[in-house]
Amino acid sequence: MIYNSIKHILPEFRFEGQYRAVEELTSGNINNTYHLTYDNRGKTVHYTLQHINQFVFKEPDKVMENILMVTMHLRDDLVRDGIDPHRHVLELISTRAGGVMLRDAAGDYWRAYRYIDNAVPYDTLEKPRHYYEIGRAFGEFQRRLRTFPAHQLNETIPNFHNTTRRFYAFVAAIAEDRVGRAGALEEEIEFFFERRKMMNEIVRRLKSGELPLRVTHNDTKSNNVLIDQTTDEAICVIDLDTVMPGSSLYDFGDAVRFGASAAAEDEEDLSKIHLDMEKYRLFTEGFLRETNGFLTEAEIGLLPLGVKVITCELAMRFLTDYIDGDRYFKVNSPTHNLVRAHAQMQLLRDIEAKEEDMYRVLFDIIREGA
Ligand code: GN1
Ligand code: MG
Repeated sequence: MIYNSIKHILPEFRFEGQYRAVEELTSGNINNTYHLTYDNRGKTVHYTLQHINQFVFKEPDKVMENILMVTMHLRDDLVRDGIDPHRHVLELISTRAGGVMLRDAAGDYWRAYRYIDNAVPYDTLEKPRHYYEIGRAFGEFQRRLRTFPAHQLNETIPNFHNTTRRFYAFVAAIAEDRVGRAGALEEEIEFFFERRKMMNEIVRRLKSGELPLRVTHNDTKSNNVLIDQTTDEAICVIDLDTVMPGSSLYDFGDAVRFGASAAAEDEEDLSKIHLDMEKYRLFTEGFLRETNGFLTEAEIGLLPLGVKVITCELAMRFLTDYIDGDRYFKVNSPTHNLVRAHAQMQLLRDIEAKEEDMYRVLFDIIREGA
């Protein structure tokens, strides 16, 4: 039972009222997340409790330091703009000991947030407005953090979106072949070797200074934004574990990869998978509305490159983890990572075929004045 695995944690946080219920939220691929219900003198209060995955986050303290700095900055920035930050920024719940994270007797790390009511993270977006809003939310996130001193952030996962290094890790996994899966993957392996040069395109420009390093979210899936149930507006960006210096191209690209695909990230039926150009247009409009004033011309002109590189990176990360024996991403079957890899490879083929369209739509939006 879920309750038994978390009951030792509950008294350690400053939750208000009496515990009533717990439910596991299963859409994340890394941490374990629980939705808690409390009763505070007749008023229902909700919290989110998370168990931090230490295989992925080797230094949870540094993750929490980043989250504290970033949420404080966002809160101040909203207040400066006359916006009430309540419901727009994640709020950590303190532990009884006065910290923001708990280490239990087993050495596991936990943290909790106030749950934002009447707002939903969508795995699959439902309305045209949603696509625009997700693009806008990640654009706004970058806009509000553009004044944050990037050097203060810890690199919680070193080289997280260094796609070139990801390729080396992929090659190393094939060489090690821990669970004997690589032999049957000749075609898949070839697929990534063929795209090796393309995977270096953003890294190379960051190194040369052609593209600037910014504070970015680095995990811009649609379900990392809460959408208000009443207004359909994106109100809060969540999952701040990977906020680090990065490229705006990755954030734009990952949002499109996940949200503008016609099918789920792990769709088995490849015939259902393609980049939906109307969704892409809405994402781009939303993103540009917030970022057009401060992204450089080089960044804006290369946004579609982000879609291509990040989709390739994700496809390769899933395949790497499959070859490694599923140690990184949570899986629901022994072939889940392979299914994800195949789906993302299919999406990439379609993205490559629509590359010119992506640039055309982008420049149309700019001409019309985003
Ligand atoms: C992981 O935890 P979640 O589901 O938000 C992963 C992302 C991947 C994503 C793919 C720290 O994100 O990088 O893009 O799965 N997070 C980490 O679904 O590796
Ligand atoms: Mg997430």
